[in-house]
Amino acid sequence: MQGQVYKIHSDFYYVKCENSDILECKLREVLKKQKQKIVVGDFVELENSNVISALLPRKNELIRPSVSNIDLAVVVSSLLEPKLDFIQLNRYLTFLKYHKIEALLCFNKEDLLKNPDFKELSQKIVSIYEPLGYKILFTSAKENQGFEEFKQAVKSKTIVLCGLSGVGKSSVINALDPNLNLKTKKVSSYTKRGVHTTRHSSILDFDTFRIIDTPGFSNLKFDFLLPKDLDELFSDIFEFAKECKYSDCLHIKNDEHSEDCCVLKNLDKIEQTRYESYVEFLSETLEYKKKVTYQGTKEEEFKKVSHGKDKVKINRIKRESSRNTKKQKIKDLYNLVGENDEY
Ligand SMILES: Nc1nc2c(ncn2[C@@H]2O[C@H](COP(=O)(O)OP(=O)(O)OP(=O)(O)O)[C@@H](O)[C@H]2O)c(=O)[nH]1
Ligand SMILES: [Mg+2]
Ligand SMILES: [Zn+2]
Repeated sequence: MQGQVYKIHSDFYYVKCENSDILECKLREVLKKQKQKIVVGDFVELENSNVISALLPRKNELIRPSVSNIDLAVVVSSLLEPKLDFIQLNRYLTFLKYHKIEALLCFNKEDLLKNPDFKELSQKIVSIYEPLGYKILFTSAKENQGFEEFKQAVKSKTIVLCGLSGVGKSSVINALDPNLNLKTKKVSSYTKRGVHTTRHSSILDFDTFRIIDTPGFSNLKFDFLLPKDLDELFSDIFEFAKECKYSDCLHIKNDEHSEDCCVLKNLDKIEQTRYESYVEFLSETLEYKKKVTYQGTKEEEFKKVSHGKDKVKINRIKRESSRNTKKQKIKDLYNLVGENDEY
């Protein structure tokens, strides 16, 4: 029997089968040993209606949020509370582009902006993202505005809602079906951020589409990508980058090739927050490059020659630490508790 993982809670997997029953399942030991990660959205093979015995091939997958087999990602941002952050939005979009997942932009909390401000901001949004090929929606979950267009755009698709905590992902779902009554919570008046109300991803069935509600998260980093690979994820920058004289040009000021950089020469044609996003993500890819280059040279240091044979040195981190170091670590831990209680 086959089915799809709808929800995961600690060690339990809730799998929807062809007959629409949702079965509570455990993972087969061998899959655990192979460290096979099963995520919401995965199609799986079942044994005895309560054990997942195999993972079926994925169409696509996202690491954060950890979901698979998605047709469309709806990136939810709020226009206010929390204030729209273009760099964060570009972060999501660049990630989705990297994963080759189509994205739709939903700007929520439209009701909070007074008319002239809304007009100015919405025009800016459209002028940046329409030329990049994104479909844009403005919604108010509070006043139930903009959801007919939303339903049209997601028809017959499995969509995932991505966005920072507090932008209104669960509220958007509630507006689409008030009977669901998902838990939502006020943005903290102190930090102006969401308070991570949704803790687990889960698939919700609607008449003509399916939604995966996910917890909000913010710490996506481009610490897995090489600088060169970033170019093509920014089509508005790549348009000029492909004309740069040197193939390893980073398109930033003070770079060795900046004299001949076609991107820098055309900066007035690239939207400012888009270029700022590029530079910010580039610094993360450079960190990653430094790390892999360093690890490459470090490899040797993990070997030592003993009695004419190569032996692997035990990594400092894996070596048993002394009793004093352990005591100090516990002390530090006690000092930390209470200071950092954010999720
Ligand atoms: N004024 C206004 N407030 C909204 C709107 N949509 C959501 N909110 C409020 O924003 C707060 C956060 O909404 P949630 O739906 O919990 O946000 P979320 O994105 O699901 O947050 P996490 O589950 O933490 O990731 C709640 O107080 C909502 O009532 C809207 O369109 N207008
Ligand atoms: Mg939520
Ligand atoms: Zn360049």
